[in-house]
Amino acid sequence: MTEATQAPNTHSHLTNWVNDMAKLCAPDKIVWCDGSEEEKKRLTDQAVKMGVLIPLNPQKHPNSYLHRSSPTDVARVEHLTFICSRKKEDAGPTNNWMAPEDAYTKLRALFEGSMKGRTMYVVPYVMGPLNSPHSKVGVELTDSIYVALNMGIMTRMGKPALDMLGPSKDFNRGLHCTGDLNPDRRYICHFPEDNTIWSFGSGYGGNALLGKKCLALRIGSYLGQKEGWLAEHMLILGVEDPEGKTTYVAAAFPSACGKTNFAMMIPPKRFAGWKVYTVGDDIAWLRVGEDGRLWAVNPENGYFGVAPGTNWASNPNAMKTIAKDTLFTNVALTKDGSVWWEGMDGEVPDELTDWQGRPWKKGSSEKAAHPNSRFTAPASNNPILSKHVNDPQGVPISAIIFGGRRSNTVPLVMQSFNWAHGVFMGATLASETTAAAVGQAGVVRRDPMAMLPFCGYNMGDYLQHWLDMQKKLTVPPKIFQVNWFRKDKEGKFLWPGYGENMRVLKWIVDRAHVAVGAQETVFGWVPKEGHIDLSGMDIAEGRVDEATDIDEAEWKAELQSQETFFKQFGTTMPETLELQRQLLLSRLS
Ligand code: OXD
Ligand code: MN
Repeated sequence: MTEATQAPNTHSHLTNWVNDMAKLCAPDKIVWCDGSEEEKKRLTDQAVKMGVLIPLNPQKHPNSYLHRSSPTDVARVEHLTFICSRKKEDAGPTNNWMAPEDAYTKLRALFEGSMKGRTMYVVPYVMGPLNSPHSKVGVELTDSIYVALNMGIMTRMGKPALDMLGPSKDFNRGLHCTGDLNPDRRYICHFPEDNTIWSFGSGYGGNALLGKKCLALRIGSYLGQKEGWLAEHMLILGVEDPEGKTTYVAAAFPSACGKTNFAMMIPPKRFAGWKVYTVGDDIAWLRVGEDGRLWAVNPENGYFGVAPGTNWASNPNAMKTIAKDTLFTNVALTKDGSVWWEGMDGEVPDELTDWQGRPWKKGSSEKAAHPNSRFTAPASNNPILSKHVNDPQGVPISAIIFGGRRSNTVPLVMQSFNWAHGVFMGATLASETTAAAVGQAGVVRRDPMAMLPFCGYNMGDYLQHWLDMQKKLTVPPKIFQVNWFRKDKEGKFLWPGYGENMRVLKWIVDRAHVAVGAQETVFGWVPKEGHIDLSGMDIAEGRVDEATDIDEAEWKAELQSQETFFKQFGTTMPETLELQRQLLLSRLS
């Protein structure tokens, strides 16, 4: 029998739906989450008792815990992620599609009785600042206490969401069950026309924290097209110059390509007086304001960041952010109850417990932490959190950056000639795959706007929507393309990245304000000699030239591969973008 606790009696649309889903999943107990500190403590203590969380050394990591997932459930599963639009063509050629009735039938069979002996947590949440016209309410029903606790960090969760929803029936309906975590019975299904997500068989962040990729990007991008805004896989940062003027920049990079590091960057010494503030590290919702500018909010309230490679040199602000109140997933454990991962500062410990709970010795050929191990930490811990992060209207964006992980071809930085050319730069973004998704890492794939795994509708229509946004933008942001990941012939990175990216960011900000010149090339505007301030930088002569070099033969091959990519969209591919490609080809010839 189902026992319900703390159900609000004012939201009949919500309670009816919760009751229907409870009938399907048959949990022993239903717990309505209110988002209070008392509740967080209670759920955390319970998760520790259940063995879901392992307390860390409270002296070293106050209020922080380690979670070990099933070893077969460590990343997003793009091949098991479906857009279940009524028409197949509305999902487009780059998404997996299932007819909604087939998906509901298949998943209903899996959900049936799936929560017997378990608790169903009702997790109401807001994506975006409270009471902002940008924001959306979602409710996730989950059998995972780990998911409920993560959602409490990543979103504005509990009572504020119910207050914002009121009696409205306009909320995202998310149903999640870990099932038996069997990858053969794992499906992440999105029903854009029903504002519904059904996720079965995984407890991993991007598959299970339904506010993040599922609502804020896949359903969000669909709603954005319908309602005239953009949901993007972008960080948002503010750069303050020594005179105190702040410029806001949004930047799209594929998963595990350094968005969190860029969003929390500390400028090098040479840039005394310059400050960077984080608005968001992964997702941006962008709308045109009444002033004709593009305004951005971060729908999230925390960071689900990649742990390996995070250290006091690469991202000191992340290290401060995760110093307390943090859930670590699949990292290694030290003897004194601290966490460790590859790329952590200092000596590699002689002995560790690896991410699967097995003894690990220094020199082992296996990684101690999973390459996609993560931290979940509250944004409020970030020492450089923007004071505008909760502003209902968001922040005005002056520059948009598209960046991929490319060992060759793409130079350090280029500016587009105009909006359509900038959309072309985004549309042709390509990147080497990473451990954030199951599959082979290091393979170059086209990833328009870093949204390939996250676009909830036909990507051809999505690119047209980007072009259409220009009509309302009387003061459009300038658009740039960057590549921090170019390598030399020995496979070494040419550009040091991290804080040094400030040097490129400064040129971008100056270009956004038309305060610095540029050199015109067939590909776009690039910095002239001396525009990127290299003073005080420890870099061998010729490295920057190599990082900014444009090889025409490589670009001819690039343009051919773009054509193949564009062709798959058939008539939905915007002609403007194919024209951009042909113009570039003719300029090259
Ligand atoms: C993420 C991802 O977790 O992009 O942000 O995979
Ligand atoms: Mn991401």
